[in-house]
Amino acid sequence: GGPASLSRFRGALVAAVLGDCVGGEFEGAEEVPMESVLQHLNSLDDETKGNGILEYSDDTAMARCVVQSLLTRTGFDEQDMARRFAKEYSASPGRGYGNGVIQVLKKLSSPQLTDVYQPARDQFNGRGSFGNGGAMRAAPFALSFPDLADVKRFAHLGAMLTHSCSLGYNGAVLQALAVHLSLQGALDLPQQFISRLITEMEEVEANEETRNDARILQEAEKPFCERLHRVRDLMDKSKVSIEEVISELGNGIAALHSVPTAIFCVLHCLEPRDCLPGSFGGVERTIAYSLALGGDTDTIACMAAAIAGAHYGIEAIPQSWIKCCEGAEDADMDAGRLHKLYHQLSQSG
Ligand code: F2R
Ligand code: MG
Ligand code: MG
Repeated sequence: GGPASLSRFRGALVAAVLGDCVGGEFEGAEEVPMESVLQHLNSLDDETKGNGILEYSDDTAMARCVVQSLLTRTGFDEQDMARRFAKEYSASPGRGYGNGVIQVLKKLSSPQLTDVYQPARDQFNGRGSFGNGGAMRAAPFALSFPDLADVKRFAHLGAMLTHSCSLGYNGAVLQALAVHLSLQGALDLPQQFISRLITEMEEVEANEETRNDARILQEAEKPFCERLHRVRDLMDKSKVSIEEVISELGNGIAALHSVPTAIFCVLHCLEPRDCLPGSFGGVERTIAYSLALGGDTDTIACMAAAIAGAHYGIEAIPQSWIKCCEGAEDADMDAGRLHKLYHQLSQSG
């Protein structure tokens, strides 16, 4: 489809759920042989499986709250979104949430709470979380707001409800930017895509909070920009090993060690790869490759798949995978609603 087509919206939201559900199998594994990944993915074609047997985790649970909030409020409403996060956690606490964020979600359910951003600010002795929990649920911001400045602003604010460290919320901004650009067809020119992300993040990271957090955590002055330069260097190499990707970009639970990695997975899988079956399309390649990195596989696959799904569209996603994953059909319906909201906002703005 063309820029911002319905197919791209459906591809992004459905693929994100698939990445989470399918990736859950290997979350936390140090080494994941590609044979194990392919065995797991092949089992999704078994027709007897179907009917949502792979459950979604916190990644999708929180993204669903973001989607419902943006649709119900026709835009960003921090009170509504915070309430939905808290309610979802209390209804279904066993979705594999990060150990720190649980405290925030419990505090957000208090009727006495006046500032919904305060619980996140109190995390980790006031330093805030740098986990990837803001980024893992950032795609719906790109699917709601046609204007780039709105995508950045609301992805930031939406992440701040749980992640007040710049290395957490800037990861969410980067993820939303990547989905936004992919939706416009920017992955047709991969070099320009990565350059554009670097240019945008140069601006996003040009402030005192980023410099301070980066100094305390002993990272480069503009941590995400520095990682995106590494992504570009890896893209330019003719051969890249899994070990090299992990050592250069990371595969962990920090946004800094997973959002640039997810972006690399998408870029690397734009073309067929020797290690992956020739029958795989782009979304399947991206998810398979993300899983083979090990570490935070559900989240890296979820973020990479959202970007890839926005590029390839819903036609690139196997029906058998959709049938196996809890929440994938809901995501497909919601994508249609977000598509309407996006075009409604683009006409009013
Ligand atoms: N948590 C997981 N997976 C672990 C297994 C789950 C558990 N065993 C179970 O089955 O229940 N996955 C999910 O968490 C990630 C998103 O986490 P989020 O939302 O960012 O959470 P949190 O708690 O804010 O941060 C995660 C951890 O990062 C470390 N951390 C963050 N900021 C820190 C800081 N300023 N100083 C020190 N450490 C910091 C802490 O260890 C946090 O617990 C996704 O992978 C999702 O799938
Ligand atoms: Mg998870
Ligand atoms: Mg995870």
